[in-house]
Order: sequence, then C-alpha cells, then structure tokens
Amino acid sequence: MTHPDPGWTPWPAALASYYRAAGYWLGQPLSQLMVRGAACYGDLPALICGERHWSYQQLAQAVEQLAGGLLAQGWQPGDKVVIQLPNRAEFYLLFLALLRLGIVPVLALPAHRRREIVSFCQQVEAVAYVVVDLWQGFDYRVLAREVQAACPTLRQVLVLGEAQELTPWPGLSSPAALPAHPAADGLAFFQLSGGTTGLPKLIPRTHDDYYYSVRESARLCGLTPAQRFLCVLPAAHNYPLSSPGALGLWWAGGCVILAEGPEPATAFELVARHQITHLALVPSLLQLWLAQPHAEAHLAGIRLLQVGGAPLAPTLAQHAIQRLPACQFQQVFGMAEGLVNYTRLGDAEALLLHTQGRPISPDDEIVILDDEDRPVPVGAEGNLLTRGPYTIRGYFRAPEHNALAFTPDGFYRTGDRVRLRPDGYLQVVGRSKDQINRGGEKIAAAELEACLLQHSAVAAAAALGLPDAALGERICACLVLKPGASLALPALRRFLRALGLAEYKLPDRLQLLERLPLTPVGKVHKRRLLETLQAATVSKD
Ligand code: AMP
Ligand code: DBH
Repeated sequence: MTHPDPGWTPWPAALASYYRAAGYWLGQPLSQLMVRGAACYGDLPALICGERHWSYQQLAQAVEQLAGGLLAQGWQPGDKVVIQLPNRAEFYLLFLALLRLGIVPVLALPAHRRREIVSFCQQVEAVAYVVVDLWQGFDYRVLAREVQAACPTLRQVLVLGEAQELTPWPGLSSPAALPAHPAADGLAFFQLSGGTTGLPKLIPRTHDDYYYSVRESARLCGLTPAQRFLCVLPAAHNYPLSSPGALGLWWAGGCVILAEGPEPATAFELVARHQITHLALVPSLLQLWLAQPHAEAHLAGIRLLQVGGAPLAPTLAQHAIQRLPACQFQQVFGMAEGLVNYTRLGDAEALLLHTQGRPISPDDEIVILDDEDRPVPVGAEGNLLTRGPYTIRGYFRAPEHNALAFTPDGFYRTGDRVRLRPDGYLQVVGRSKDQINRGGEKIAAAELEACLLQHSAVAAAAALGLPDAALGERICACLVLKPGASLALPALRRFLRALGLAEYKLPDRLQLLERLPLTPVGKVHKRRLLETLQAATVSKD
C-alpha cells in the first residue's frame, strides 16, 4: 500500500465486514441523509432559524448550492476545514455541504478561542476556517486573523456576515457539477473530545459509523415526522447533532428549530411559537428551566425530554417526571468518541431515575475492569471500556495518547466509573479521568494546568472540579505561588483569556496553598486536595 498514513485507525477488516453484514454500516455516506430527506419528506418542514424556513426539498437544494459555491472557492474533497458557527442555519448548511463534497470539517464550538482553534487547525492542517462576524459581543474576525498568523496552511477565512478583508460567505447562486458522494467508509468529520491531556484531541468519525448511530438513535427515541426539536445546546456538539439530535430528526422527517442559546425566557418563547415537542438538555439547564415561573405550563407540549452530558440527580429527574406528566423522560449517557446509552421509552420509573440507560447497539461491547484491568464481578463498580460499530479506535494523530486511551484489542477507556447491572443498564458513579464536567462542558485538568503554569507567579498548579449545586461542578485552580508573588482570581482569568483559552475553561475559584499534596509517586493527590478544600469550606459555613 502506498497510501500516506491517514492519521486515524480504521476498524479491523473482519469487524468491518461483520458490521456491514449485520446491517449497521449501510455503505452510504451521511450526505445521503439529505437526498433521502428530499425524496421521502419533500415539502415537510425541516429547519427553522429565526424567520427563515426550509422544507426538506429546499434544504437539500440549499446544501447542493452551497457545495457548488464552495467548489467555486477552490475547496477540494479531502481538504480539512475548521468550522465555528453559532446556532444558525448556516452551520447545518455548511456541515452538510462539506459532507456532500467529502471535505472534512472540524466541529469547533463558538466558545473556543485562539488556543483551541490554532490547535485544531495545526492538527489537521486546515486549509480554511469558517466563522461568524460577531456573536455575543465577540469579534471572530479578530480571532481569525490571529489564527491565520499562527497557521500557515490556512488559505482562507470565510465569514458569515460582514467579512471585512476576509472572504464573504459564498453566494447561493453557484450551480456546479458536484463530484460523486464520498466513500462511506472514509473520514466524515472531526468531533471534539473533552479530553484529558494538555491539548484537545480530535475524534475521527466515519460516514458509516455516524450514520448508524443517528438512525438507531432516531428509531429508539421513537421519532416521527410530527417531532419538532428545539436545539438549545451548541449545534455542533455530538449530543444535539446525533443523539438523535438534528441528524436524527432529519432521518425521521421531523423539524429542527434553532435557538441561539439556552436562556429560558427565549427558549420558552420558541417552544410556544413553534409547538416544540422534543428537547435535549443537560442537567444544569433542566434545573434552571424547571425553576422558572410556570415552567410546566411552558413545557406542557413537550413529548420527549432528554437529559444527558453530566450526572443527573435522581431527585431532579423525579421532579421533572412529576411536573411534566405528558412527557417521556430519557437519560442519555454518551460521548463524542462513540458509545451512546439511552433509557428506553416506556422504561420503568426506577430505570429512568437511577440508570443512564443501555447502549444503542447489540454489538456495543461493554467491559468493566478494575484499576489493574481485571474484570469486576457483575454489578460492581469499575472502569468502563467499550468497543463497537460507532466507537472510534483511536484519536487523530495521537499514537502516544492512543496507547493509553485504548487497549491493544481496540477498547476505548472511557474514563467513566460505572456499574453494569445484570439487565444491561449502566449507572455512572463517577470518573477516573482527570476531567472537570462543568454543566456538561468538559475541561481537561491537564490543559488548564499547563496554562496556569505559564503564569510567572505560579510555582505549582492543580485544577479541580468542586461540587456545585447549579452546574454539577465548578472549576477551582489550586496554586502554589512563587515566594513573594501574589495573584487574585480576576487577574488570573484575564491572563488565561489572553492565552486564548475558552471562557468555560476559566477557573471559577482560586485557592492559594503552601504546597500541593502528592501521591507516593509524586503526582498531585487530587482526591486528598478535594477533601481538604471541602473540609475547609464546611468548617467555614
Ligand atoms: P466527551 O468524551 O467529551 O464527549 O464527553 C463525554 C463524557 O461526558 C462521558 O465520558 C461522561 O464522562 C460524561 N457524560 C455524558 N453523559 C453523561 C451522563 N448522562 N451522566 C454522567 N456523565 C455523562
Ligand atoms: O456529553 C457528551 O459528550 C454526550 C452526551 C450525550 C454525547 O456526546 C452524546 C449524548 O452523544
């Protein structure tokens, strides 16, 4: 074989044939979703963004035209493009147009900043970067110029809105003969990992594997053309994109309505205006929404309420079930690396309250191991590892990290501590990975620590997730300062922002310490540190 190393690990050939034979992998690229949508659901509403509406037919056409426009810019199949757009229709149009062309997008989030975007662009050698002009007071064109200066492979920055000297969003009147649809077993796009290392890792998803997870998710969530899904989480995130998310809705013939954000008053207004029937929330949002006056009246039309992305307290789940009796409640425990678990419609309340569901596929292999990689007894707590028809076999161009994050036989070490019940349902009890889950947003402690250590006043640093009633966890930076140095939280946050770190990764709290507790091998003893901080907080109360 003379192919250059693609940087990602395909499934072994025997397993791939098995997944095809089992009907999981159809040999169809994700771009078929829109072709099929136009054929099956033609004039039904597919997408609403503000005052703009698209039927399935119109959406398919708009995607083809945008693809033509991108070809006219000189973009080519196989190119890598970082896209960073807020919840606007153009995000989906661009994503689908790129899939149609076999151009591989990296799905950055609007919250990402220079440090993350430069890392994505450099890792994939991106030829283009797509942003909006201004959003929530932030000028992405300024960011784009900084990114361009750091990334020599970037030939173009495309801007939705006022482009200034950058390239404007291509006009939709560029009919062109499009190339053939891409190969289904090839790389479709990069999803992002919350990560556990110093730099964010990229998740290579193929057409075959993602399409399978989307179809099955739509089926087991009982989606029909009557479903109307309000997307309030960032549209590029794996959960609202595929579990079953917008793509699942389009498989089933439903309609996706975009909200710019999860703010309850605007979301409730959209729920009413568009007769929304389906929501996908993280626990902190569920709590916030239910605390609003007349929440149950606002949400009375919801028929499917999904909650996932972070641990959900059974009391909050119970509260939601009681207050929204006409609604099916569902827990979702998923990861952008693949494996997604759902409680099933009609499951007993005990399952809905106390489990995070079971895997999508009968061929999702689940093993629970102790810290020495030995199987634990059935029902005992341990580390969750998984392998299956839509779980990646390795991060992109990360051989050293992959040797730790995957077993030699291809199981992904999720870093989640779980129990596997005899009935096949999982309960998430914690995590072993050094990650903070702040309201569903994942922060790799190592990445934050690497940034903290760049401050000239800092001698040693540890980032911790402190339990928080609203967000699940908040970020605490525990620092040992150099002799004579001083540092306060606002200045620290300014420093990290200037390093180009995303806002959601900035510490909520700063704890100065004389020294950090260490384990016998000299690593920071995070459990002890957490216990010390919690004890100190309790004694202060
Ligand atoms: P990522 O790998 O960045 O996509 O984040 C996925 C991680 O989010 C999982 O490995 C879990 O740690 C966490 N997560 C997702 N859903 C849930 C859930 N329902 N309950 C607890 N943790 C969750
Ligand atoms: O947290 C996640 O990453 C997540 C949660 C629910 C996810 O990727 C998913 C469903 O697909």
